[in-house]
Amino acid sequence: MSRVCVELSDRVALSKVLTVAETNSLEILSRLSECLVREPRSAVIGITGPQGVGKSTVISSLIRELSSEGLKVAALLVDPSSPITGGAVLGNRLRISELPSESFARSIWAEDERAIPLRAIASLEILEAAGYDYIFIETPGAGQVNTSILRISDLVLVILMPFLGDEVQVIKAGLMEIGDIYIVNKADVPEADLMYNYVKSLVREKPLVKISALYKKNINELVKTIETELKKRDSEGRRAVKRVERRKYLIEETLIEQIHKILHRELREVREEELLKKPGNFIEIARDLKARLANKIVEGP
Ligand SMILES: Nc1nc2c(ncn2[C@@H]2O[C@H](COP(=O)(O)OP(=O)(O)OP(=O)(O)O)[C@@H](O)[C@H]2O)c(=O)[nH]1
Ligand SMILES: [Mg+2]
Repeated sequence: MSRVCVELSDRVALSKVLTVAETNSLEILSRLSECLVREPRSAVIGITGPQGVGKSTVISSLIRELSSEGLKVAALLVDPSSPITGGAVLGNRLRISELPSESFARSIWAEDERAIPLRAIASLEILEAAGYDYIFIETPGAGQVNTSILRISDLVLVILMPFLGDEVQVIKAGLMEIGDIYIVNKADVPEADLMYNYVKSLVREKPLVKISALYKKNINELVKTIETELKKRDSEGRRAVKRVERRKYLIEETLIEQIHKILHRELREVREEELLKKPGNFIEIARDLKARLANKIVEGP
C-alpha cells in the first residue's frame, strides 16, 4: 500500500484530506484512487428521523459500544444549518466531543434540502478507504421522503421517540418505507411504550428496538440487531451492489452540481423584458437555454 493510503489511518491527516474533499471532491478521489476500496470494507449505516429524536445521541452511544469491542468507528453528521450561524453544528460537535480516541466524527454542511451533498458521498469513500469498520451518517429526516440515504447506506436506521404529535403523519408518509431497523428512543420516558406499540403496528415484520440512548439502555440489543441485518445483506451480496450505487450517485451529484451552476449563470443572461413583455415565451426561452447549456457542458470541466 502506498504512503498516501497509509496516511489515511492517521486522524489528523485524514481530517486534512476530508477538508480538501469538501471543495475538490473529484480531484482528491482521483488522487486517492489506489486507496479506494475494491471490495466493501465498512458497514455504512444511515441514521435518520425527525428533529430532536436523539440521532446524534444514538450515534454517540453506538460509537462507544462498538469501540469497546475493538472496532474502528466513524460518524458523519450532515447538517443543513448555515456554517456561519452554526448552532446545530456546534451542538452536534459538543455531544460528539467526548468519544473514544480511536473513533472519528465530523460535521458536513448541506447547503440545501437535498440531504446528501457530493462532499458527504466523497467523505464516505475516503472513510471507507481509511479502513473504518462502521461509518454512521446522520441526515435530517425533516419531513421530506429521503431516498438519497438509501442510495449510500448498507442499512438505514429510522429513529423515533414518544410525543411526536403531528409528525406521526409525516412518518407514515415517508419514513415508514425507508428503514431497515426502527428505533424508539427515549425509552426512559413513560410514554415510550405507547409509541413503541404504535410503531410496531406500522412496521410489522421489520426489526423494532426500544432504547434510551441517553441512559445507555438496550444499546447492546441494537448492536445485535444491526449485526444480524448486516449479515443477511452480506449473504445476498448487497454491500457490493451498494458501492456501485454510491459511485453512480457520486457521478450524478457531480454533474447535477455543475449543470446547476451553469444553468444559473445562463439564466442571469435571460433579459428581463423577455420575461415581462413576452411571458408566454417559455418554450423558446427554455429551448435557447438548453442549447447554451449543452455547449457549456461540453466545453466544461
Ligand atoms: N430523555 C431522553 N433524552 C434523550 C435521549 N436521547 C437523546 N435525548 C435528548 O434529546 C435531545 C436531542 O438529542 P440529539 O441527539 O441532538 O437529537 P438529534 O435527532 O440528533 O437532533 P437534530 O440533529 O437536531 O435533529 C437532547 O437534549 C438529548 O439529550 C434519551 O434516550 N432519553
Ligand atoms: Mg443531530
